[in-house]
Amino acid sequence: MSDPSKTNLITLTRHVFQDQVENYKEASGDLTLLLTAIQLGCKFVASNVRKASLISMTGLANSSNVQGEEQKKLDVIANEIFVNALRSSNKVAVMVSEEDEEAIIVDAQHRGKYCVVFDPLDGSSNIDCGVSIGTIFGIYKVKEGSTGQISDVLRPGSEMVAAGYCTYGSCSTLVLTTGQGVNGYTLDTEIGEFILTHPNIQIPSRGKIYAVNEGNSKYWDGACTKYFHSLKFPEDPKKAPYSARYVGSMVADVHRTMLYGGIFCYPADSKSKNGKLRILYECFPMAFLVEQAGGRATTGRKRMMDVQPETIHSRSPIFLGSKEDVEDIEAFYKAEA
Ligand code: FDP
Repeated sequence: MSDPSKTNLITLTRHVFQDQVENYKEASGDLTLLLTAIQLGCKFVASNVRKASLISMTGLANSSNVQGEEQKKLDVIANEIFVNALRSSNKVAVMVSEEDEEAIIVDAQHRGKYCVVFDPLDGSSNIDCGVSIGTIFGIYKVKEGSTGQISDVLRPGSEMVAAGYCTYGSCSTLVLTTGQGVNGYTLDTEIGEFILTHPNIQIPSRGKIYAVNEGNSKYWDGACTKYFHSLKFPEDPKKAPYSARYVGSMVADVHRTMLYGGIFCYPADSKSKNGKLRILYECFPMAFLVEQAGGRATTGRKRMMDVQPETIHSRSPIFLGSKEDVEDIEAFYKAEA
């Protein structure tokens, strides 16, 4: 008999559909279909990232996005792929992309009941040198009675119904939560399917790695300065200092934190008063995933998922990862209060 692990494959679609049938009796299958559109976007981007240098897709696209950053050709293409796939799924009412200044309200003909907030290609400064990058997404349901408007996405992260990211590195792994834990699915490029490879991801309660842009240390506040110093020069002489790892692509840094534990930080500082990362499509999805994996995510002073975003591109400081590591930075902020 053949090996069932090779023939009875648990694809992402099969797994999510099974979860919906078992855990949400009223589920219509719409979320599964919406996730199929997201998977298509991820597969297309994964394929283009792999051959970007060969087909001249690196470099600038001669335009800048809403944050005033230069857009890469791949950023533009990735955005178009996701917008088209999501619109044609007929499951989406509102889209917010890092690359578009305004939210996209889907026309009545194609409108569904979900809102998707996403960063189609996060970590774009790493594209040209082949370092891991990724896509991040979060999903809300439109509010009762709404046909789709900005207020459907200007909500705390705790109201998201699903979130995930996909890495484009040595392999492509899509990590997803629908609020029942976290699972990771690795793309088998030969059959074009994401296969369950990381069931029920649990972040270790304490790690040994910290990730932060140390180059900003002269701008840090007192809590951050003291916290990072404590990691490098532990008070207890028997304790080893933490290791530093910083890819500079949020998806890659968070993925490592999910699997190995530790802490990923993008603090506010005197140069960037609200930090750098965007609440809706960077901080919330990652906070949702981390909490579902048993970790913690904070602004330093408040649970990340409880933040109310003021605009679709608002930013926030963020610290996420192993529960005990995040509690440590929270204690430093509390002591400063
Ligand atoms: P990038 O600017 O390369 O797109 O929000 C974008 C982001 O990358 C994150 O992926 C990453 O964690 C962060 O910015 C890196 O910022 P710094 O270069 O300031 O460290």
